[in-house]
Formats: sequence, C-alpha cells, structure tokens
Amino acid sequence: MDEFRVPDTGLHILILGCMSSGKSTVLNALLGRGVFPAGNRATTAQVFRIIHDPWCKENVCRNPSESEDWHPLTLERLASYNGSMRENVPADIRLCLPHLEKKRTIVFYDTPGPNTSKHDEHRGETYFALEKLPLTHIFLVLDMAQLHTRDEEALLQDMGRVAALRGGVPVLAIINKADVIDVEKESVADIVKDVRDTVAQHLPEGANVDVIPVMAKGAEVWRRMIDRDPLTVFEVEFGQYIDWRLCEAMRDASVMPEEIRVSVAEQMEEWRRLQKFSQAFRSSLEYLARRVHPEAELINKNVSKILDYADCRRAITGSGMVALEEYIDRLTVNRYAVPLRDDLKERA
Ligand SMILES: Nc1nc2c(ncn2[C@@H]2O[C@H](COP(=O)(O)OP(=O)(O)OP(=O)(O)O)[C@@H](O)[C@H]2O)c(=O)[nH]1
Ligand SMILES: [Mg+2]
Repeated sequence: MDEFRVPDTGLHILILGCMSSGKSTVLNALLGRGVFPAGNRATTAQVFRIIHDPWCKENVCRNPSESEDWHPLTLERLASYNGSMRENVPADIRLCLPHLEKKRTIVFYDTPGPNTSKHDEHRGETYFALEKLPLTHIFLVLDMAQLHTRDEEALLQDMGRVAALRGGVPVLAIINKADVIDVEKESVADIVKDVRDTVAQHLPEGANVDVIPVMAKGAEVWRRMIDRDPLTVFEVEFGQYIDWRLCEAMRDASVMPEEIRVSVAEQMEEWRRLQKFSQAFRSSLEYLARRVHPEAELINKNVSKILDYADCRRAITGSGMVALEEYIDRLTVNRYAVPLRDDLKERA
C-alpha cells in the first residue's frame, strides 16, 4: 500500500462498470486518443490510476511494478502493463485531458469489469479500488444494450454497500452506447428515469444520482477524425452516422445541472449553423470550380475541412461528451470530500 499513495487533489473519481460497458472508451473519448486498451471482451485487467494534470506538457505513464521511470503514453505501452502489474499496485498515468476547462488536478481510476467468470483477479482489483481508495465520486458506466442484467444488479448491490460504509458517495450514471437507442421506438427520458431509480434504490437514502447518456465510441472517433488520427475501417464506419434527434433527446433527458443543458444546446446550435453555412458555401464553390475558376478547387478543400470540423464538433457535442466534461468541470469547483471511515483506513 505504501507505493500507492494518492496526491491530495480533492477529486478522486472511480470509473466503475460491468465488463465491456465502455469505461476505458469513455477515458479515450475524454482524451481524444485511443490509448486505453478497449475491446469486446474482458480487456482492462488491473486498476489504472490516471492523474489529469492541466499543466502537464507530455502525457506519460509508468508501471511501478517494473520501474519508476516514466515513458510516453501509448496504447502499446499500456497494453504491455495491463495484467503485468503487482496485485493492487496500479499503473500511473499522468496526462492532460484537453477538453476540460477548469485548471484543477483530478484523479480517475479505470477499473476492470468485475463480472468476468474467467478472471477472478479482475474482480479483486476492482473491489480493492471500490473499498479501499479515497474516492469522492463514482462514475458508473452502464451499457445501454445490457441494462438490468444479473451482473449489473450484483455490482449495484456492492456499490451501494460500500457507498453506505463510506457515508455516501455521489454517483453519476453514464449510460454508454446510447447510439443503440432507436429514438422512434424508445423514450430516452423513460430509460434515464429507470436507470436513475434503479441506481438510487441501491444507495443510501438521499444519495445524489445524476444520469448522462453518452456515445463514448462516437466521441472518441470524431475527436480523432479532427486530429486526422488513423482510424480502422470499423471506426470510420462508426463515425459516419449520427441521429440528431437522439442527441437532442439525450440532452433533454439527462439528469444534470440545468446550466449544462443550456450550454450544450447553445453549442449544438452554433455548430449546426456553421455546418449549414459551410455546406452552402461549398455548393457555390463547386459551381465556381466547374464553370468559372479552376483555383476554386483549392479553396474548396479548405471549406471541406471546415465542414468536416463543424460536423465532428456538432457530433461530439451531441454525443453527451461535452455535457460530461462540463459536469466534471463543475465538480472541480464544488468542494466534495468523502473521508474514508477509520475502520476502512485501517484495513487499507
Ligand atoms: N456502440 C458502441 N460501442 C461502444 C461505445 N463505447 C464503447 N463501445 C465498445 O464497447 C466495447 C468495450 O469497450 P471498453 O471501453 O473496452 O469497455 P470497458 O468497460 O473498459 O471493458 P473492461 O475493461 O473489459 O471492463 C468496445 O468494443 C468498444 O468499442 C459506444 O458508445 N457505442
Ligand atoms: Mg476497460
């Protein structure tokens, strides 16, 4: 436990959720890069401690089980750490999440899904984090396509038990993979209400439960498209489609401070206008290029970039990721402190 000392930043967020619900993808989306190993089976094998340091110049990582040296943060390096760390000695990652505005250090913990029958040690790692770390918040990542499973129920029960022991920990339920919702057939408001009630049932009376639906994979892909990061064929396809009505329904149904809803609505409208403007501008230039001016083709390429950029920014805003970031920014200005109870400290 000695080597596992946490700097006192005041905000410690545990990312908790069943296997493959998208915990690591949420972190990739916040970072705008694919560095946390993510996949369709039990992927994260141990706890990763992530320190968001707004002044950090280079994103780095290290595996204290091997050495104290820091290295540039890459997917390959994190994949090599995953599963090779000593028990309950997480890898350290120091990075700057570029889309958070408030300049305050935050500690996040990425955890393995505890519900893998093959890997008991994954469960041990996650429960160590849940029970022993000095947490102020839990971000519970739920899979929209896998709500109300037995595994989810078991996790909620344990989360509630620990939250009660700690005297209450505020929970944000992130309903991930919201892209699978068919807004013609399903009510996002009903889904959000159901999730909120289910989570609240497991927490001590009066505990705070907010809910934000997100499309984490979409947000990651659109951010990487803006950066011209190479994407797989699957990712390119994934990034091609977005249902704007669904985005609006997600925003309206979210249980979060009203200022965030207003801010997200304004941003979506701004990007929509820029999208329309650049589309109109592009049509005129296409006409010019064909009929009048051969150089117009060159200008047209730049306009396409603006159009792509506006498309991506509107999609990122609609994905729920901007709401999540504004939510995190607000946490950094509020003062939260959920002290560890003495008996928990002793056991740690
Ligand atoms: N459709 C859809 N798929 C997503 C989304 N976010 C993540 N996924 C996919 O879900 C799978 C699991 O994602 P991970 O981020 O590895 O999930 P995890 O919760 O970290 O999983 P473990 O580390 O195994 O506990 C991956 O194949 C992702 O591409 C999303 O917003 N929509
Ligand atoms: Mg993971």
